[in-house]
Amino acid sequence: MRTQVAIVGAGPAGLLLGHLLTRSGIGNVVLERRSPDYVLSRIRAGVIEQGLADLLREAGVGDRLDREGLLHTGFSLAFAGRRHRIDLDGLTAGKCVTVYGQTELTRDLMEARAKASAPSFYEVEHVELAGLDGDRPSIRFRQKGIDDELNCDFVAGCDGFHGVSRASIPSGVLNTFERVYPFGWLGLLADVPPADEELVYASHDRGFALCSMRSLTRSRFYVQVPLDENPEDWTEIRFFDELKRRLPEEIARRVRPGPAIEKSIAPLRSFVAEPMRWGRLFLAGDAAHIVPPTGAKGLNLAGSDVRYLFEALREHYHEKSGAGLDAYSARALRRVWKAERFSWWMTSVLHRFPGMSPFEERMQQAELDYIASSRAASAALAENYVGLPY
Ligand code: FAS
Ligand code: PHB
Repeated sequence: MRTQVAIVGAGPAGLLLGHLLTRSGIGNVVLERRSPDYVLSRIRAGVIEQGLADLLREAGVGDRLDREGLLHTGFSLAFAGRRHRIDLDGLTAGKCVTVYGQTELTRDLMEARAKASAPSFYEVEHVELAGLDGDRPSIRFRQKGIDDELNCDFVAGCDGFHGVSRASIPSGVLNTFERVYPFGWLGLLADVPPADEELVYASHDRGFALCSMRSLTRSRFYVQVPLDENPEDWTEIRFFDELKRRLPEEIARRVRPGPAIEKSIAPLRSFVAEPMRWGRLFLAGDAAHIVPPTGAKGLNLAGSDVRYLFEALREHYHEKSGAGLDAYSARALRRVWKAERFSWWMTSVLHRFPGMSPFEERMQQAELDYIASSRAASAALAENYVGLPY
């Protein structure tokens, strides 16, 4: 089997890249180790930056996002028993974010790919990348017990943090940078109304909490927990009681407990692998970098990586120029590192770290007071939250 671009992974990065390539007449094949239902069952991101929303619209897959997504022109920080609204619209000259679940975005991309009859292989096993440092890369894999091989010009590693692509780069080539946070987020999805019209990020002595949503009838909540917590130890009653204790009274009283549709703990990590290219292999999305979800950047960074990689591949095939491919890693990393900084900063300011000194606690309070009292500080937060320019 042969194609121009082999894509490993059918998460948002792989599917969005595949969609853009197909629209541009560039052949591509997607290989995914899980089933479509499994991919859709993973509850992840909920906030789409302005840039990614615009990219999805340009690519013809933004209709449902516009119909069902919730346009948010701000969000609130809650601390010291009060709230402070970050006016995204007013502070960024009209930019905003759209609340739309990653599951729905992935579903839209799956449907677009099926409609275009672009080849995808799900539930593949034993994926092995070969020939990446030459000009004839290939991927060996097994599906339904039959071994197969995909020859291609380029491989897009869109297979997430635990994928095979980054692991296929010889040791010594990559520089990796990592910070693992000493806590996790216990997330709960429930068919209850949101606690507020917009998202609420709460900093409290008991720990961080986030009130988010998927629609006006489905909410997503998070509380910071120690890494060794077991989600099964958290009944809905315990979860919602803890959530409300971390919120200002005016918000806590609007929380409507309900049965969990999904409940899980996500670890928090900052991670970057440099470079994002080795020979004919290009990494995009979580395969190359991870951010703590505090800044809502993970999914959105996958979007900007894909935008850069697609433009570079289109230049290669349509303009016979390799300049974009040669510049891809440096270009993508410039935006990645700024998002890493913002996500690390938001996490550092809003979470309680084990063993924090009284001085560090005062520094957190001062950061929040400064944001609440300075337009410049709020504007800096806002421009990062809506997404820095591509
Ligand atoms: P993905 O991990 O989504 O997709 C990679 C795909 O590759 C998967 O489908 C996987 O099955 C497949 N794959 C892996 N190995 C393979 C192999 N060997 N062969 C073939 N396929 C293979 N971001 C936010 O902005 N907000 C959040 O709240 C948030 N919560 C998260 C919670 C969790 C538990 C996790 C893990 C991530 C969360 N993220 C969040 C980040 C998340 O949204 C990612 O940024 C986003 O999924 C990135 O998309 P991809 O790069 O496509 O990677
Ligand atoms: C979510 O709705 O899952 C969500 C929203 C904002 C974040 C993280 C997660 O920063």
